[in-house]
Amino acid sequence: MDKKKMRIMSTRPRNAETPVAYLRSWITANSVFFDRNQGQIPARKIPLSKWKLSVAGEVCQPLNLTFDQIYRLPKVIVSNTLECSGNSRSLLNKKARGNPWTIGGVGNAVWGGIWLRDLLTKAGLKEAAHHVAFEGFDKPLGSAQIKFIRSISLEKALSSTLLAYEMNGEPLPLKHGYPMRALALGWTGANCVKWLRKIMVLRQPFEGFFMDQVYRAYQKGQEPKTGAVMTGIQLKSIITQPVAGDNLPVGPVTVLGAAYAGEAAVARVDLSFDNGKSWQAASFIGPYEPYAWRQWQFVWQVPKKGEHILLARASDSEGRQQPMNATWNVLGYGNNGVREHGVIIQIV
Ligand SMILES: Nc1nc2c(c(=O)[nH]1)N[C@H]1C(S)=C(S)[C@@H](COP(=O)(O)O)O[C@H]1N2
Ligand SMILES: [Mo]
Repeated sequence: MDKKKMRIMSTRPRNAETPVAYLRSWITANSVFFDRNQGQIPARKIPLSKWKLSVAGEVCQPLNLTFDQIYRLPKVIVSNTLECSGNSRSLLNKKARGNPWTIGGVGNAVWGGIWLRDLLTKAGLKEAAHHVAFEGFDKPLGSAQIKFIRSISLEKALSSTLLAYEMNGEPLPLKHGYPMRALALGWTGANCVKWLRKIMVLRQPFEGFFMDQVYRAYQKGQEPKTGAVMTGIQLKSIITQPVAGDNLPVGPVTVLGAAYAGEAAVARVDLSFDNGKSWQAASFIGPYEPYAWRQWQFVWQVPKKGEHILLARASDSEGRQQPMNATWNVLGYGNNGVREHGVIIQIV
């Protein structure tokens, strides 16, 4: 394991972010993919003979499937960029509660698994089915012993949700949910339950701590439960080279980054070196896949010595533009402000 390479924010539970250097490639290697946990990562891989996945609730025929049975269903491979709702929290101008992520609470992988829709179709949906909840078997930490259970809309479950058992061509690593996790494509990490053991089809959204008290955008004095649930990943561009504090000589500087748009497609990335007065288009490099980030580059001819602020602003295929500043909320979710992601360097 490349534990040394990670920026560890807490060990119990383990929360660690990917250093910026590892965000420069389209695929984020499993060994340096960010870790976000509410509970305890299981101590070892569960023997597949002991693991089953149940599908229950508002279904005609409840299922209790072995790994082999799932493995025999049609396999799909999709790329998907996963981002924690709280990523970039520490870059907000006003402090927000939670792990102090910089930009490394995100990664892109190629995932193998089955469509959730195939299981739901097999089980047969009842009229009252409107939401789908996922339960992980990780042991909760803390005295309240609250299980990590999250639900998504039936629409998302049927259109674009994967049950993944492979990550970048390997069996799903233990810390990323072995043997299987949910992946609501283009949605934030909290919607992607690891160590999956139970799928419940519900009439309403699941009610519980991880649905009602967290992963919602709310303001001070507001009831958390009335805040918007974090679903789709927000349009955002990150600069991965140069990095803040770099001292570089006058001359061409190659600026690298990645942009992602959740369920939408990244259409363009513009850079500004004059605090947002003028913008120049970056060029894209590498793969362009639904749900996955796009790498970009720009060769900047640095005009003069001194301090420079680099800004990157993404636009998506639906004409939306990344906001210049983030919208603050108590838990600091969804920070996608252009300015918050600006990189200050020195030309010497
Ligand atoms: N069972 C379980 N699934 C979980 C979590 C968890 O604590 N327990 N954390 C969620 C959150 S908040 C995120 S951001 C992603 C992180 O996935 P990763 O650790 O594979 O990067 O997993 C999600 N799935
Ligand atoms: Mo998260």
